[in-house]
Amino acid sequence: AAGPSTGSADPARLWRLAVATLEGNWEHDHTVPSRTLYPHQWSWDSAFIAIGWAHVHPDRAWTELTSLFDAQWADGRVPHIVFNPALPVGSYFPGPEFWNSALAGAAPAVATSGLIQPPVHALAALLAYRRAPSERGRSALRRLYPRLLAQQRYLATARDVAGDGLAAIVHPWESGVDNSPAWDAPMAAVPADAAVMSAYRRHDTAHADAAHRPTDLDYARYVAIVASYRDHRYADDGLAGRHPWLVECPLLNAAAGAAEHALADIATLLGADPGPHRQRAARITEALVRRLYDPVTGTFHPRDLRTDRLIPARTALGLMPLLLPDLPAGPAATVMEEACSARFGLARRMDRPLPSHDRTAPDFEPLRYWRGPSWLNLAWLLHRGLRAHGRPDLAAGLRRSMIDLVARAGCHEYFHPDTGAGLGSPAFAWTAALLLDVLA
Ligand code: 9WN
Repeated sequence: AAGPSTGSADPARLWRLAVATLEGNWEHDHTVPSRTLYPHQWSWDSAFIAIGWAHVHPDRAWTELTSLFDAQWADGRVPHIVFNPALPVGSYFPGPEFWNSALAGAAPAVATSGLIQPPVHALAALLAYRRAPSERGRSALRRLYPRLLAQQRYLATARDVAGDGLAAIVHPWESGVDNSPAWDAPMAAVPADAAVMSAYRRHDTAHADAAHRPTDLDYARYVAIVASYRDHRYADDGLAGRHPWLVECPLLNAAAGAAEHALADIATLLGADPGPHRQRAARITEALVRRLYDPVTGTFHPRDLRTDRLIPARTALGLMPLLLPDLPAGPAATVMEEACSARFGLARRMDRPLPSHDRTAPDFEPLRYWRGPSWLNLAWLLHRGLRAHGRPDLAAGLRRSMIDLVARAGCHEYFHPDTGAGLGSPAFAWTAALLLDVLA
């Protein structure tokens, strides 16, 4: 049955589908991830989306990033959601009234969440500029540069909770991979009861199959962790002594390292000194290897700061440090092995798409969100990493599998890791944007 979202891998058809998806989600100064599930602006989505817009409508790439950074807090944090004030109450849970960002002195006038997401924005700005260099781009880049610096400074200072050179995250939503099995152990330590959710109305399960989303117990804990942070007005001092959920994530820190590399190139473009960025990048890479690499498993793991232990789950998060061009050869080789193992199935010709979690693990769930399904943003990040580490052959295999997914199922939010069936929201913006980038 040929519908608008199924069909051939004809690049021109896929290109039109992706552009139409971005157009459909464009909302005056930003792009919504999904009209149904996520009707506001999300932080790392905007970065991926800007990379896509740069191929077809570069002005929108700059507007996207600029509108996000207009909501940056005075302390440098870039909020993970910027709420669209024009939308009715109840368009998304938890909405602006739940976050109450005005409680924090550092918050901007517009309502936002108080959390962050992986800082992929400097990389997005650099790629957008390289794709479409222009006067508008140059002046946008010049205005973004100090804001990107402030974002990095926030991570390196307020969020270096353990004082080890890595940024900590205070909520699973900050990882971007909300219900990953990586978070099961630290989540289990957060006191909560699924019954808490009877006081709220979840919005997501009205638009997506509940079996493909986090559970009510997950949501009860998500709400409890936000409440703890919000009760301290989203302040970061004293987190170690009072906050119920604190981890160091390999993806977020790899993104922070990659951001310093991107900032070094941006600094060069703008006539500023790239040196300090390269030095900070080297320090982040060194800290990642020292603190999150396990020579026994040969991959990276998040560290639970409440127990000071590495979390044993082998999720796709462990592969993300390949994004760092200066990752030493030893860990780069073992992570490559991990990616090519039966756990993740990376190959020159892939028979199934990259999963978000170890396929061989007993808690692998092919339908549930970040617990197994395939996501284009993780594949895209790994694709960059493979090219940075001299594996164009594997990068080509991964790229082919990314294109095949969208050719068969359309621009879905995520995909069944065996059948490739589309899951979650249809017409999902970063899927469209990153497809454009790999097709280009
Ligand atoms: C919570 C918007 C966001 C993505 C995240 C993804 C999902 C939100 C949710 O959607 O998270 O932030 O409601 O589940 O996990 O990565 O940025 O697309």
